[in-house]
Amino acid sequence: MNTIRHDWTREEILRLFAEPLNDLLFEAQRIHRQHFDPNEVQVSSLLSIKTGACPEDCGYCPQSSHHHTEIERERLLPLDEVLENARAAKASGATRFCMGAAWRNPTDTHLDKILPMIEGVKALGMETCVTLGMLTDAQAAKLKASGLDYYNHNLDTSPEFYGSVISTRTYEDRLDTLGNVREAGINVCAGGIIGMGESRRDRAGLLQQLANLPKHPESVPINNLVQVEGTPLHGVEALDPLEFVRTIAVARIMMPHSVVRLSAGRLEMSDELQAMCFFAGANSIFYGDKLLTTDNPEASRDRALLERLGMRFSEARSQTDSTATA
Ligand code: SAM
Ligand code: DTB
Ligand code: SF4
Repeated sequence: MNTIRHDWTREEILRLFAEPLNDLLFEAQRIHRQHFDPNEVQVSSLLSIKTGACPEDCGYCPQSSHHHTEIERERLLPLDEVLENARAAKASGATRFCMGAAWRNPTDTHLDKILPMIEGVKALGMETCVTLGMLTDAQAAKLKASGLDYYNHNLDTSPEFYGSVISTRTYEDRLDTLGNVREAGINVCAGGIIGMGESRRDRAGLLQQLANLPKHPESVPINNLVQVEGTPLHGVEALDPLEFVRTIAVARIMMPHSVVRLSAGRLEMSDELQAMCFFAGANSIFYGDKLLTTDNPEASRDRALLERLGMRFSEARSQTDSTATA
C-alpha cells in the first residue's frame, strides 16, 4: 500500500496504531526508504519574533494572555536582530529559519514588517518559514510574493478534542488558513501536539485530518506537549513514549512523501527514544538551544547524537518540495 491516499478512515488508522510495534516500525521504515535517505535529517531553527500577550487561549501555550506564566512579553523584533539570529542559525548548520509570532492573525501593517524579514533570510541562502496565526488569501499571496517557502499552522489535535484545548478559534478557521496557504502556492507545514491528555482515537483523528487534506502537507511537525507551569495543561499525565513513536510511524505510513518533524519535546527525550523516532520515519528536527520560549537540546548534543547514529543534516530542498508531494 504505497499509493498516496486522502480517504483514510479512523478505524483503519486505529488498526495501524494497534499493530505489534515491530511490525509497525518495519512498515514505516520500509516506506520511509522508498522516498527518503534514511540517514538524513532536515534541520530548522526557530526564532520567536514577537513573544507573549497573545489573545488566543490555547491551553498548552505559555504565550497566551489567558494564562499566568513567566513569559516576558516582547514587541516585534527589529529586522537586524532577526537577520543576526538567522545568520547564526545558518553558521551552526540550519538550512531553514522559522519565525514565529504570538498573534491571532497578522494585521496588514504587521505583514509589511514581516516581508523584509523573509526577503532578508532568503538572501542569506536559507529556506524561510513563518507562523503568524490565521491568514487571509490576500495575505498568503503577499507572503508568497516575498519568496516565503513554508507557512506553519497546526491543526493541533482531532476535531472532537480541539474544543477542550482552545475556545477562541475554531477548527474550521485553521482549515481555512491552510487552504489559503495551499492556494497561494506556499509549502504547507501542519501537524499537531500530542500528550495533551487526548485519546489514541484523537491522535488518529489528527493524522486523519492531515492526510485527508486535498494535498498532504510538505512538512508535518509532531510536537510532544512541553508542559509549562501556569498553563491549563500543566500537570496532565505524560504520554507513554512508545505511543509517541507509534504516532510518528503512523504519520510516516499515511503521508509517505511528507517530511515528518520530531518537533517540540525532545529535551525530555532520551537519545534512544529519539533514535526510535528516526527509525519510525521522523526526518526533521528543530535545531538550536531554544524553540520559541522553551528550551530545546543544545546544538552540540544534537550534533553528537546524529554522529552516534551515523546520520547527517540534509541540504535545503524547498525547490523540489512542492512538486514532490501529493
Ligand atoms: N500564534 C501562531 C499560531 O498559533 O498559529 C504561531 C505560533 S504558535 C506558538 C505555533 C505552534 O506551537 C502551535 O500551533 C502549537 O502547535 C505549538 N506549541 C505551542 N506551545 C506548545 C507547547 N507547550 N508544547 C508543544 N507545542 C506547542
Ligand atoms: C511547531 O509545530 N512547533 C514549533 C513551531 N511549530 C512553531 C513551536 C513549538 C513551541 C513549543 C513551546 C515554546 O517554546 O513556546
Ligand atoms: Fe497564541 Fe499561537 Fe500560543 Fe495559541 S499557540 S496562544 S495562537 S501564540
